[in-house]
Amino acid sequence: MATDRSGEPFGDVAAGDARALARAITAVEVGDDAARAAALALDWPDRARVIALTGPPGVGKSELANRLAGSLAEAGLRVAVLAVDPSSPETGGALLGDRVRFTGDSDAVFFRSMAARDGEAGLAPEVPAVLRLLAAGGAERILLETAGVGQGDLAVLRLADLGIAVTAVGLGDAVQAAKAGLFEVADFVVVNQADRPGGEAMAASFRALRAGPVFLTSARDGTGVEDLRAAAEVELEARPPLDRSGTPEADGSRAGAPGPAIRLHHVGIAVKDGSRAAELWRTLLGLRETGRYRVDEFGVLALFLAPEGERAPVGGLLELLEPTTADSPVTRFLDRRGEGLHHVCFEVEDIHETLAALAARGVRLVDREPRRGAGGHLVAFIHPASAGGVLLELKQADDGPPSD
Ligand SMILES: Nc1nc2c(ncn2[C@@H]2O[C@H](COP(=O)(O)OP(=O)(O)OP(=O)(O)O)[C@@H](O)[C@H]2O)c(=O)[nH]1
Ligand SMILES: [Mg+2]
Repeated sequence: MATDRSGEPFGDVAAGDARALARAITAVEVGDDAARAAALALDWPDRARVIALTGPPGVGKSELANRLAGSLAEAGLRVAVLAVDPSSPETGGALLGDRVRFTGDSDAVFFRSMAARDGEAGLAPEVPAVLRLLAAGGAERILLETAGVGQGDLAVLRLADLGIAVTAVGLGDAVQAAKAGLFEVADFVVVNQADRPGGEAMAASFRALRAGPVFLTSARDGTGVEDLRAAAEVELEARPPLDRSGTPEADGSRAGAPGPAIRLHHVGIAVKDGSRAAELWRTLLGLRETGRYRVDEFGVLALFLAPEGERAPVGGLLELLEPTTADSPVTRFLDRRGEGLHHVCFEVEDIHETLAALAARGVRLVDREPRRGAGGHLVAFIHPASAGGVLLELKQADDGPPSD
């Protein structure tokens, strides 16, 4: 591994030398294990905050990152942009492209693009180490752009102080987009390309879908970018910096490693009036609504609740189920048993595989094939007769392989 003039690994990086920073990133990127370890051992200064911009390909994440970087730099902050590009031949020239497109004061902003390795679903394992280099190098705001589909999206949010899901006007309706799970858990949703018709309607449909803020921007003409920057700064100011004090190696593995094979996702409660029940849980435990979905497949309105400030609590969500039709299974449940505990849902890595394995063991399934539940996720129910008297729901993990 290259050491610099000070003899310390990356001493020049900490001294703010941009060329040393670029070299150090390259060392990490080419897979120099010693360089990666040295980068991960760097202290993370509290002033450095990561803003992730993720979302479907081509929605304008790069252009928006450029605008946002310019705006942050103008506000006097030292800014770095790290674009993680899918390593397809078509996007091979992304670094040059990003530089050419940037129109702000390029000295104030450090740009870097990295290839996303195959198999990492959007997030290279080197990303945490590179973030640490950028932070040590003096960046106060690091904009991390990932072209996300699936696992990378959610992994990247775990590395960020603020997670922004970007979509674009005309890109299907909000419910379609929400299928990725990303738009539920991001702190902000940005509907970009507001210079095209239909932006207001699309933003409105996202606002109906989620509790968090939704912004309408045009990276092309700059509309809404100042508002977005200001809101991001308010939000960053309000929340404590992400705890990055754990073993840095763990920081790295958190990004790349898949989640547990199975985990509690939510507990479902049948209710007559979702909004009233949500108010009850708010006053009882301070739980907040994180998303609300009309699921016609099951004839229910589903409201998800989590502790304040949590995006996807490890301990699981609460789901309130209000029937929307007379023949909804929840209507029948309420008629027979009244309000109360309805089901328990576990998230599994591969729902098709799990169902097949359960069927092979003679477990009584309500659904032999997964159906589309809240947010468009694949779900299937297991009969209480085979699950100790509990109606058991299985849900395809958000960051699992995209199904059909
Ligand atoms: N009309 C319009 N076009 C935009 C806007 N923002 C970006 N674009 C265009 O959309 C295309 C994609 O923009 P990028 O910024 O490269 O999108 P991206 O999301 O970074 O794309 P990937 O990195 O490939 O996933 C480019 O042709 C941009 O010029 C916008 O606000 N309005
Ligand atoms: Mg891009």
